[in-house]
Amino acid sequence: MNVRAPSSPVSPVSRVSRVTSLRAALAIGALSIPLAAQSQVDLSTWTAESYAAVSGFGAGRWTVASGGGSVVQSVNGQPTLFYSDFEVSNLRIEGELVPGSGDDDYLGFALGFRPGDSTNPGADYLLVDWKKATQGFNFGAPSCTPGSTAQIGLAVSRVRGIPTADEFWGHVDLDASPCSTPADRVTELARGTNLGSTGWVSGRTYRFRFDFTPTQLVVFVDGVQEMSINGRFDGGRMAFYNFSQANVTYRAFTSACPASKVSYGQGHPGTGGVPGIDSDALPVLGTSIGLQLGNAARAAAPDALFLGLAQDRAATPFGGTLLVQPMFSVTLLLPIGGATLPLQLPNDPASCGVGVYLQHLHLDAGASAGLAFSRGLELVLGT
Ligand SMILES: [Ca+2]
Ligand SMILES: [Ca+2]
Repeated sequence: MNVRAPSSPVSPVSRVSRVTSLRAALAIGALSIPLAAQSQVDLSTWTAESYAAVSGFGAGRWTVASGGGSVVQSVNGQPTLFYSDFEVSNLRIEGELVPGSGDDDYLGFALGFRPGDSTNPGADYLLVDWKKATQGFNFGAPSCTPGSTAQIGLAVSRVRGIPTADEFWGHVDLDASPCSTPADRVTELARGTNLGSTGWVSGRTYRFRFDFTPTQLVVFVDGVQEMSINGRFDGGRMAFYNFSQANVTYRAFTSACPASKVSYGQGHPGTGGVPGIDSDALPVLGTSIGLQLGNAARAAAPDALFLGLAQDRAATPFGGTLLVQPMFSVTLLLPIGGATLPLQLPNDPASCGVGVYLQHLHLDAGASAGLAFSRGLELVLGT
């Protein structure tokens, strides 16, 4: 969850190649490559990272089973993570968590974690952790902060900077020189709807599902929604998380990228209100969808459609806001009743989870400065 808007997980080169492939797809029509709706996650390419050891609590040990289908963390130690080799934004991740016997401490997940975040003062990610029992504790050196109380149940918190073990434990900000500043902290955002004050049970298999987009995290446990958090999240990795808890198994994880669409931002009205923009279907890779452009001018009007791979919020001298960082544009004479443009989506698994942003403007004598602006339309390409 890193609110670092200027740095994007998508490199400029891959942005250009993705747009090029979109344009090519627009021109040449559908291909016929079958896409897997879900793919198995191979844990053998994930990486372990632990926070600095505190007295009596060593580094985590993550052991991946042959074949990469499961991993067991076996040390009762300081906060430890096991992170993916892929970016998690715009993905749906599902899999099983099985707490083993013994102890009653933290297990869970992180989203938006970046390699090196355990020593990164600029770290900023989401932590979904689950404690079996309420317990006060004061961790020793190098944690110089006072003790805190861990609450029983499932919660989502925002981790910033390099919190001490005491701050992870209580989901709190405890400032004590030299080990923690106000920038190093854990802030609890929400507790689980059903499991917010219920501990996990040893030996039980829990099925977790995470839907993570640039604007939302939704968490399900055993098919029931436990939490939904809105914000601006710019990607990062998926991670498994243990703290003072051993014998936790994670297995059978899959990833998928569900297609979605949503309007965003504010338009600027013309004669007949704000011009509409929508698609007639979800942006499923390999399909053709109709992009519906509404006409607010009540007359045929010159129109410009902008398409890009990132949102914008740029004020213009025309009263409206540019909501897309445009990579290319299409101009047309928009008929009085609006138009539906066919948009052929690439049948390319590498485009899974790519967000495409669209907005159109047209001349309209009834707009405050002669231009009417639609809202933005976000299409997340998926299966
Ligand atoms: Ca602090
Ligand atoms: Ca423990």
